[in-house]
Amino acid sequence: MPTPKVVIVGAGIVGTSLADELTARGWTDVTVLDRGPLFATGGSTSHAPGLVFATNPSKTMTELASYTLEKFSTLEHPDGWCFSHLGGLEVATTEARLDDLHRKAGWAASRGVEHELLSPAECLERHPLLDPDQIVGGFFTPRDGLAKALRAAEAQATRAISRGARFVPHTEVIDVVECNGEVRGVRTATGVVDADIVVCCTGFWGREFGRRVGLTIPLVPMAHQYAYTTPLESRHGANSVVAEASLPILRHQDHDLYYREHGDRLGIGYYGHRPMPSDVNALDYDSTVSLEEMPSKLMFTPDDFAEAWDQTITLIPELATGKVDDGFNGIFSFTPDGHSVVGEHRGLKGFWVAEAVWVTHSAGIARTVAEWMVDGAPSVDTHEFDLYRFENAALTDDYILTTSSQSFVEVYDIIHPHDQVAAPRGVRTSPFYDRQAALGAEFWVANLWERPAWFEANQPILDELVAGGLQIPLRDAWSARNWSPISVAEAAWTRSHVAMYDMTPLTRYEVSGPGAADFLQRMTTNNVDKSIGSITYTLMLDDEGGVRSDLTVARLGADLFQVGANGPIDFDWLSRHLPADRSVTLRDITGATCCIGLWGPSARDVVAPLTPTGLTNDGLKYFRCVQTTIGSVPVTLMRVSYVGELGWEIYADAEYGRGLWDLLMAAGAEHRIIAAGRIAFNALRIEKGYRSAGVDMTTEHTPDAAGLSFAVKSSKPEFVGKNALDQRVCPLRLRTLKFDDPAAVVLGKEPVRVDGDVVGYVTSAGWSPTVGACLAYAWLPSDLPDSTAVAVDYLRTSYGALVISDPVVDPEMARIKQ
Ligand code: FAD
Ligand code: THG
Repeated sequence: MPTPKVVIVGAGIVGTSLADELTARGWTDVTVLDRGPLFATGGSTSHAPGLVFATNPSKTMTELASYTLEKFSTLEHPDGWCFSHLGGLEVATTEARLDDLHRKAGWAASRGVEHELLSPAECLERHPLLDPDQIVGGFFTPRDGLAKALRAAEAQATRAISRGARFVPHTEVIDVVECNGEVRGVRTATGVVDADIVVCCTGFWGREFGRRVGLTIPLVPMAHQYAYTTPLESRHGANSVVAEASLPILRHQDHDLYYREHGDRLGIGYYGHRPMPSDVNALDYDSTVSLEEMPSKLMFTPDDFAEAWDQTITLIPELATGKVDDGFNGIFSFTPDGHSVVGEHRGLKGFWVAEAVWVTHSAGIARTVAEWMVDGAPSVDTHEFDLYRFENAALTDDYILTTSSQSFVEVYDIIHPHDQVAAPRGVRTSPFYDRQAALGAEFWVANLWERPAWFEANQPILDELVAGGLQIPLRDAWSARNWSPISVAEAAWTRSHVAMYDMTPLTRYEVSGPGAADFLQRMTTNNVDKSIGSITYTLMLDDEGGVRSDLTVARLGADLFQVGANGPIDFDWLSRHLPADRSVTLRDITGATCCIGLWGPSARDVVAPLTPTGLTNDGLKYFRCVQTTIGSVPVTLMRVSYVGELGWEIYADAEYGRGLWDLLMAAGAEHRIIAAGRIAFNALRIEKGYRSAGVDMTTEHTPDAAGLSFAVKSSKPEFVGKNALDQRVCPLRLRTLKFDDPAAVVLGKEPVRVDGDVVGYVTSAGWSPTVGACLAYAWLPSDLPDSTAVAVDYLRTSYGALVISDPVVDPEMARIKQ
C-alpha cells in the first residue's frame, strides 16, 4: 500500500527533523517546501546559537531533549560536528537559585540525566572565565552542549532525501487545499502540490499559517537579544575554527543570561529585556536571505542590553576590557504556557501542527509527531503540548499576547509549582466569587477560573483546632510559599464538621442523543450503560491502553449523561470519536452551570432539610444522582466525593449559584459550615487515595499500574484501548508515601531513592491532618513491598518516608457511605 503523501511546510530544524523521522518509518513520499533558500532559510533555525540544556520541569520535555541531543551527536555533515557534548553549566549567584538547582538536579536524577552539583571552585574548573566569588554553586550536565542547528537540519534532510524525500526552496505555501474536511494539498505560486497530510512547521509564522485553516495556533513571535563580544585574550587560540567552542555552555539565570563560545569570542543571549513581540506581517521577506540579513533577525537594540553587559562583566571579569562587538534581536516563538503546540487539526483531517519548538526538543518533537501519524499514538505523554489543551478564552489575542509575553519574562525565573499567573486574572469566575472574596479567599487560577486556595475567614477555625491540639509543623520558606496553615484547618474541619468546595471549574459535558450510551460505552473502560440515576467512575484510555483521563459518568436519562472530566483535551478526544451519524451531541456545560461540593459528617444535616428528596444512605445511595430541588433552586445532586466524605456535588444552572451558596451557608451555620479551598481539597483526595489525571497518571501508565483496574470492565466486548491492555506491561506502580518527619513537605516531581539509588519520582503531595504527615504519590518499581523505607530529595535535604498501601483514610468506605 502506498504511504500517504506528506507535505511539510517549513525546512527549519523541526521540518527537517520530521522529514527524517517520517522517512525512517517508511513514509517516504515527503515533500518539504520552504519560502527561503536551503538550509539557511531565514527562519529561527538559521541563527540559533544552539544551546541545549535538557533538564526541564517537564518529564516529557526532558526526554525529548535528551533524545534530540543524542540523535544530533550521531548525525554526519561534511562541515563537521552537529552536536558537541561540551556540558551544560548553570551557576547560582543566590541561595534561592542554588535551591532551585538542587530541585533541577532532582528532576535530572529521576529522568536519568547525568548531572553533578558543583561548588564555586568546581564551577571555575569547568569554566575558567567565571569569577568564583560571584557564585554560590552550580549544576553541571555533561551530556548537554551545542547543536549546530543548520548542520543538523541539513544532515537530517540529506538522509531523508536519500530515502525519497524532496526539499523545495523558494516556494511559499499560500494556502491549504481542502475538501470535505480533509487536506488535499497546498497551493504555491507555481501551482498545487497534492498531499494527504500537511504539517505546519513554519516556526514563528505558525500563527499566521494557522489562520488559513481556521486554526488558532497560540504563539507570539518574540525578539530575543543575542550579542557577540570582542575577543577574549585568554581564549586566544583555545578553539579551532572547526571546534568553535570547548567551554561548557553556561547559564546565569539570576540575570536572564546565557553564554557560549564562538572561537575566542563569547555569544551572549539575554531574556532580561522588555518583551518585544513582533508583527510578522511587517517583516521584510524577499528571496535575498543571507546569514547576515534574514527576516528572523531584527536590528540589535543596545539600550535593551545595557543591564546584560553590566551583569556579564561582573560574572566574567575579563570582559571588562571588552565590549559588545555585534548583535541582533532574533525572533522565535513563545506560547501562553511556554510549551510547544503539537497535534492534528480536529476540523481538517490531515492538517498537523508542530510549532513553538526549540532546537533543544526538535528531534524529540519530530519523533513524537511521526509516531503519532504513523503508529497512531505517540510513545510519550503529550498532554503538556497538545494543540487542544487551551480553553476558548486562552485562544483570544489578548490572552495569547499577555501570557506569552509573561512566558518570555519568566523563562529563567525560579517558578514555584503553585505560583499563579499575574495577568490576565478574573477571566472566569463562578457565581460564588463575590461571596468567596468576602471570606478572604486567596484565589488561584485553573483553566482561567478563579478558584479559592484557602479562606482567610477560616483563621478562627485554625486557632480553635490548634488550641484543641492540631499540630501544624512550621514550613521552610519554599514550601510556605503559596500556602497557609489555614488550609490544614480547612481539611481537618471537612473530616470533623462540614465544608463547601467550589467545584464549578470541574469540566463537565452533557452527552445526549440516541447514540450517547453506546458512545460512552465505547470511549470508556467501565460499564456506564446502567440505570438512570447511576454514576460510574471510569477511565478514558488512548489506543495503546494508556490512561488519558478519568471521568464520572452520571446517567440523567435514557439518552442523557453528564460527564465530569479533566479539561479541554478530554473534550477534544471525545469530539474526535463522535459517531458520524450525529446520534450523539457533546456539549461543554461548565460555564453555564455551577457546582458546590458539600462534604463532611454533618453534610446530611445541612442539606436534608432543604430538599424533598430523601437523603438517607439508602434514599440516595453512594454513586447515585437525582434531579431535585434545594430551596427554590432546581439542582442535580450527585453522591460523589473526591475528598472522601459523606456529601454531594450539587449542580445548578449558573444563575442560581449565588442564591444556592447563600442558602447552604445559612442552613449550615448551625453546623458550623465553612467554605474550604483547593489545598485542603488536594490533601483530602490524596488521603482517600484518589488520583489526579495528568498529574498522577498519564498515557504512559496503564490503569493497573495506576491502581485503577477496578474501573476497567474487562467483560465489556470493546472500548478504546482495550486490545492494547493485554500486551502492555508497566514496570511501575503508583504508590503512596508517608513521610516520617511531620515537618517534611514535598511539592511534586522529587526523586525517590531506595538505598541511595533513584527508583522513582513523586507526582503530587499534600499535608494530611488526619495522619499528621505529608502524603505523596510516587511512581515506583512494582515489586517494592509495603513499608519499604525510601528517601525523597527535597531542595538541599532528603526526607525519609515509607511506602504504604492506600487509601490512608476510610479504606472500608464507612465515612462516605454512612
Ligand atoms: P524556523 O527555523 O523558523 O523554520 C520555519 C520555516 O518555515 C522557515 O524556514 C520559513 O521560511 C518557513 N516558512 C514559514 N512560512 C512559510 C510558508 N508560508 N511557506 C513556506 N515556508 C514557510 N533554541 C534552542 O533550543 N537553543 C538555543 O540556544 C536557542 N537560541 C535562540 C537564540 C535566538 C536569538 C533565537 C531567535 C532563537 C533561539 N532558539 C534556541 C529557538 C530556536 O531557534 C527555534 O525555536 C527553532 O529554530 C524553531 O525551529 P522551526 O523549525 O520551528 O522554525
Ligand atoms: N467529580 C466529578 N467528576 C470528576 C471528578 C470529580 N471527574 C474528573 C475527576 N474528578 C475524576 N476523579 C475522580 C477520582 C475518584 C473518584 C471520583 C472522581 C471516586 N472514586 C471512587 C473510589 O475510588 O472509591 C469510585 C468508587 C466506585 O467506582 O464506585 O469517587 O471530583 N463529578
